[in-house]
Amino acid sequence: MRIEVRQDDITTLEVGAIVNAAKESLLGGGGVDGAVHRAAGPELLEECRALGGCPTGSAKITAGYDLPAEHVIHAVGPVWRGGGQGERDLLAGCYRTALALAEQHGVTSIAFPAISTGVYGYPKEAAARVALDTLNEAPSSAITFVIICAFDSETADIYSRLLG
Ligand code: AR6
Repeated sequence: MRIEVRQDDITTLEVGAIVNAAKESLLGGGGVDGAVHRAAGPELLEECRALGGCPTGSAKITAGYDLPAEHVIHAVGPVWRGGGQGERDLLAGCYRTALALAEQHGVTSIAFPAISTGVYGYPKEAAARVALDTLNEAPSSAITFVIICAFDSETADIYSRLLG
């Protein structure tokens, strides 16, 4: 599994699946969630409504509609509450579940945003370490290409440094 960092808008990526940093209702919001719903079009919200939400630390998959990506995997990251509320395991759960869903749907390339590091306040470097550790510990699968899609240069720099 090759992991590459890119500074980009995740909604433009032509991959098997992009991951969305969603909220438990899965009914859309700001940040990357808003961008994904705008770019995918109203059918995405319709499919999300039928999913009945998703618990924090897990993820659900939908079609990509008007996006270049075939699927959207909606992962619900934890709100940062200081680190003593299981945030690390919940964030790792997002990455693990997203990979498993991708694999089940025959996806071979996937792009992740920096889940929880915007509105949800998870410290950027700590979140990047959780993301990379979880990706590296994942059982080998049919997924051959992972893009870490950073929106801001600070996040891109952190990932580039951690990846060496
Ligand atoms: N492409 C890639 N990354 C992006 C994009 C984009 N188009 N837009 C923002 N980011 P956030 P969270 C980055 O706040 O912290 C929503 O309202 C952003 O710079 O989107 O998990 C949901 O509905 C940051 O690095 O997600 C939830 O209520 C990262 O994506 C809540 O926000 C995550 O920031 C989830 O909060």
